[in-house]
Order: sequence, then C-alpha cells, then structure tokens
Amino acid sequence: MKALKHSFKKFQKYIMNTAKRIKKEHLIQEYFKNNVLFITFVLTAVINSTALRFFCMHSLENYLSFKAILADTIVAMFIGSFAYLIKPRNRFIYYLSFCIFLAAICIVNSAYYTFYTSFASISMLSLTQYVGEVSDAVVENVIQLKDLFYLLAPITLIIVHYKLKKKNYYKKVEIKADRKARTFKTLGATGILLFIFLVSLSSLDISRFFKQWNKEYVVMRFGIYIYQANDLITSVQPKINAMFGYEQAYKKFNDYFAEKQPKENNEYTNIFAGKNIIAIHAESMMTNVIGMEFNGQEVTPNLNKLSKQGMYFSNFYSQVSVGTSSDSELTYNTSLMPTKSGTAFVTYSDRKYIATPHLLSDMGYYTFSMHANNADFWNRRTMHKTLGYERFYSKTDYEVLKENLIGLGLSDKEFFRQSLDKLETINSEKEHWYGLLIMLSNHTPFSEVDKYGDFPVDIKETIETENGPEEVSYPYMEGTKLGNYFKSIHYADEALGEFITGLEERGLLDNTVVVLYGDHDARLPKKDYNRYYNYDKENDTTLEKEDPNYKEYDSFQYELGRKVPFIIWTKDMEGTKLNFENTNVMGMYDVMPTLGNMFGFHNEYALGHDIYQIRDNNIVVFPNGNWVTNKMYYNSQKAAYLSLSDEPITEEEINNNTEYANRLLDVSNSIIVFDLLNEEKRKNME
Ligand code: GP9
Ligand code: MN
Repeated sequence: MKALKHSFKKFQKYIMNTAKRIKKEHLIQEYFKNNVLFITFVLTAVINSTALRFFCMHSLENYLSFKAILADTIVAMFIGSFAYLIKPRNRFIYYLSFCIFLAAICIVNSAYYTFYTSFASISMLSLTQYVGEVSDAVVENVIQLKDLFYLLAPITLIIVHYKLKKKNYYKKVEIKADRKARTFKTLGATGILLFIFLVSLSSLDISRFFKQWNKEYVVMRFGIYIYQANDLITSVQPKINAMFGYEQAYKKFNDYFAEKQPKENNEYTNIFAGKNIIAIHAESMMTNVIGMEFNGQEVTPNLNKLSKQGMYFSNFYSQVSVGTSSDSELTYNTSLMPTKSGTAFVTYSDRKYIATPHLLSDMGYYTFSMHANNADFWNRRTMHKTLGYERFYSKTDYEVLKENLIGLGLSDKEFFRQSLDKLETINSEKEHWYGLLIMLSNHTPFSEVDKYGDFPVDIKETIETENGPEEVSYPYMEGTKLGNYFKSIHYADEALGEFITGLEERGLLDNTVVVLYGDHDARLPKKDYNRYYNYDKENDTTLEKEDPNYKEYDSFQYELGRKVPFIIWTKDMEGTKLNFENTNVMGMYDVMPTLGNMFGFHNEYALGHDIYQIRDNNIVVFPNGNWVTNKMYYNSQKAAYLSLSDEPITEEEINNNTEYANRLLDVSNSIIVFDLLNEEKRKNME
C-alpha cells in the first residue's frame, strides 16, 4: 500500500513538473509551430468526416459523436505520424495524397448517401450492372454542392503549404527534426487515444462493427474512415477465404448431393400449380402465442384463425444465426443455412443462389418483395436482387408519416394498407405473381406499448364483497418484457387481420395462397417465462421451485419454446383435406422444397426436405450444431439431450445425427463461401 502511495506521489510530481515545463518553455506553442502541416492534415480530416455526418444524419448526437471524432483523429494521426520519416520539404506531397484520398472517401459517401440514404460499400463494385446504374445516377442527379465541401481540405493544405514555404519554414524545421523520435512520439500519442477509444466502446458498438451492415451506426461510432477500412476488409475477406480449398469443398458437395434421396411425388405435388403467392415474413412471431388468452381475450385471434383454417405446422423452427431476419430470409428462399462467419446477406451477396423467386420467375411469375424499411437494412437492396426478386418495394416506395411510426419504421398496419394498393396494381398487370411482405412493428425491444392499442395482460377477477361484486386485478405480465411482447404481437396480429380482410375485399385472395412464417423467436428473458408459467398472484411473485404447482422452464424448454409458426392458407381451405395441423418437426430449410412440391418447382441443391416426403423422419439442424427430431432435442455444446417421445434413444443415433448435422452445415457453408452453385466459376476453375 505504501509503495503504491509512493508511486502515485511520484507520478503526480512528474505530471506537475511536466505541466510546469510545458508552461515555462511554451512547449504547446512550440509544438504547433513545428507541426503546422501535420495539424492541418489531422484537423481537416476530422472536420471532413464530421461534416459528412452532419450533412447525412442531421442530428447533433450524430455529428458531434465523441467516439467518431476520436476515431477520425486516431486514423489521421496514425497516417500523419509516418510523414515524419520523410524529409520536411517532401512531406507535403505525402500529406496531400492522403488528404485527397480521405476527402475522396467523404465525397463518394456523401453522394452515395444522397441517393441511397446509406454509406458506400466496396462490395457493391462486384455487381457490375449495379455499378453502371449507380455511376449514371451519381453523375446525373446526385453530385451536389455539399459534396464538394470536402475539397476544402486539400485546398487548405495547399494554401498552408505555400504560406510555410514562403516563410522558409521547411528549412527551419529540418534543423530541429529528429524524424524517428517524432514518428514514435506521435504513434505513442495515437496509441493512448486508441486505448481511450477502445475503452469507450460498448458491446453493442463492437458487435455492430463486426457485422458492419448497420452502416449508419458504424459511421456514427467509428467515423467514416474506419467504416470504409472495415468495409474493405469485410468485402475482400470472403474472396480470400474462397481462394483456398475450392477443390476439396467441391468434392464434398458432390458426394453429399450424390447421396441425397431423389425427389418423389406425393399427394401434394402440384396442388397449387399456377396460383399466386403472398408470403408474409412475420417479425418475431412465435408459436407459443397461438391460442393464448388473457382474461378471455385471444392474444392473436387472426393468427389463430389462419392456423385453424389452413395447413398449420406447429412444430416448426427458424434456423437463424447472427443475421436474424436476413438469415431467415436466406433459408426460406434458398434452403441453405446461415454462414459460419459473417452473414450471407452482407458478406456473400455476390454469390449464385438457387432461390424460390428465381425458379418462380422461370415459370413466368412476376416476383417482388416489400418492406417499408431502409432498403440497405441487412443489405436487402443487393441481396433481394441476387435472390431473384425483380422488384424490391422499400421505404422510399411508401409514405412514411411521423404519426405512423412504430419501432424501427412504418407501422405494420400502414405498411399493409399501402401494400394493398401496390398488390392490386400488380394483380391487374401480371398473370402470375409471387410477393414476399416483410413485417416490422413486432420488433424487439417491444417498448412502445402506448402505440400497440389496448391489450391488458394482467389477471382480472370478480370477487364478492360486502358491497356486492367487485373487480380486482393482479399485475401478472404487466410491465415485463414478455408482457410487452404480448401487447406488441397483438398489434401485429391485428395488422395481419386487417391485411387479410383488405385482400379479400379487393378480390386478391381468389387465386392466391398465403404463406406465413415467423422469422425467429423474440429473444425474451427466461425469467419472464418463469413468471408466465408460475405466477403466484396472491403474493405477486413467481412460485418457488419446491412448490408442487411449479412448472419447470429450463434451457431445453426455452429452446423448444423458440418455435415459430408456419402456415399455408387459402380462403377456401377450411374443412378440406388440406386443413390440418402437422406436428412433425420442420425447419425453415424445409419450406422451399415443400412449397416447391406444391407449386411445381425444384431445387436439387436444397438442404431441407419436402415435409411430405420426409414426414416423421425429419431432422432440423441449427447453425450452432444443435438439432431436433420428433424424438429428441440435442444440445451439441453441452452434449446433452431431452427426450421428446417414449421411444428409446441410442448413442449410435445421436452420433449419426450429429455427424449429419455437421456435414450439412459444412456443405451449406461451402456452397456459399466457394460459390459452388456458380457453374461459370466451375468452368473457369477447370
Ligand atoms: C429490419 C428488420 C429487422 O428491416 O427486418 O431485422 P432483425 O433485427 O429482426 O434481424
Ligand atoms: Mn427479424
């Protein structure tokens, strides 16, 4: 302790002395005098990046973001520090080149943002037809006066340089220079700032940085220069990954599909041939709300109705990884699994995919997707094109009024209402069509409770008192995240109900099959489920484990509870042989082969199965290596399972299924990383 005190005192003294020295010897003024070009370079780079945030994101919080300013300073100082290794009179060229380069990054992003309300990505360059479109558009409509602001940086640097030259400055600093020492000192100072920056980052900042798709967020926290460098790495990395091991991956892929059971027809083959399709991607919609009630009021009356009237798959799982919504869309459209690293939508948007919209297009369908959010969210603008959607109706195709906002953007009710008009037009113009509509309102954190409408999740009871019957209420799920989720999903369900009514009124259901899937679970806290299942209303608490009425909700229950609904519905299905509940385990990767069988398209490289071919023999593999069958749920990390039937379980069965799961994940990953479905590429390799 004493030693610590002593060192602290010593450090304090050192700081005091240094401060005195700085004051006495006018070191700061000296520093400024001797490093004019370096300081100009750093300042202009930081001002440019700050201006870019100001012009693009218009909020004080964004353009005065401390983290971004710090990050920009670090980048500029890092680049600038190496200039000290060069002779003073040659440094100007070094600074000017980098100054122009950094200004160019700002100009490109500024112009790009005006057009796309997003920041630029190098990966876009690989889509050649897209580049054509963009460059035309940029030249014709987009370059504006504000984009030229960034040129002030090199202009300032040039002016400063000539002023210094006039004063014979370079000759003076030449004498004083100790080049290596200056470089190291500047790098040292940069290192200290970097340390402060890293400490200031939250886990959300870090995770978004690595995912990179939420570009505005990354630019806001890391500045434009780090964003662009990160973008370069994330765009190039998959190309490098794909350079090694192609042959081996191709062999494994061939072996895998050579063993796959060929497609067989069954009683559902072509039952919907020629029908139009409306697919609804239901954000965070889970199966456990189906049939649920509070005080006699159904949480999701419309979803309940669809599940009762249609073909309802009640044992259905989504198979998402870190790409959540986008992973779900990938698997739904291609019957492939999410990639092991990165996300297919962002990292591998330039690969060839055999996707439902491609196959339907080949059959003469007009294919489109609709989502009233920013088109670049999850890189959909690019990826929906890659998947074969001929048109993507995104935020700019909708009227987004402030009063209609919920959570991430336009409310589901308004989204569906405006989509109806578009669907009506499409229906009048196209003979066959397929549309994917992506919902948005029921998105975590489910906190805008006042916008969801009135849906109490308490317990109301009427009790007899001396003064007659009186209504009492126990808070139950009120104020919990799960409770808020119920309110939110009630809203989403109402939106769904209004949409179905709207479709019916406009005659859009006459020749249409509605397909609905929940994209992933809502990631709700386990303790809230515990309260839901074990509420002790007398004490307003959760029952103890020891209580005889306690219902176990352990991690297995939680995993099984992550089921999402999958429903195939037509307006006249009720009471027919297609109206039933299918309880066989099924995954998102089985959707494409199952629908393919019903509508008449086939993807021979699907990883899932037509559920009517595989029936009760199915296995659903999750990206983390876990898997589930009708008989058991297996957690591969813990090497533990939960039995789901009375049938005995053998070790051999567990090993075989685990091997199958690993192989499937491996092949799926290789298909995407090595672009194995791209025959042209194959030819070039041979
Ligand atoms: C964004 C929406 C949500 O447009 O689809 O994505 P998520 O956060 O669920 O992945
Ligand atoms: Mn989602």
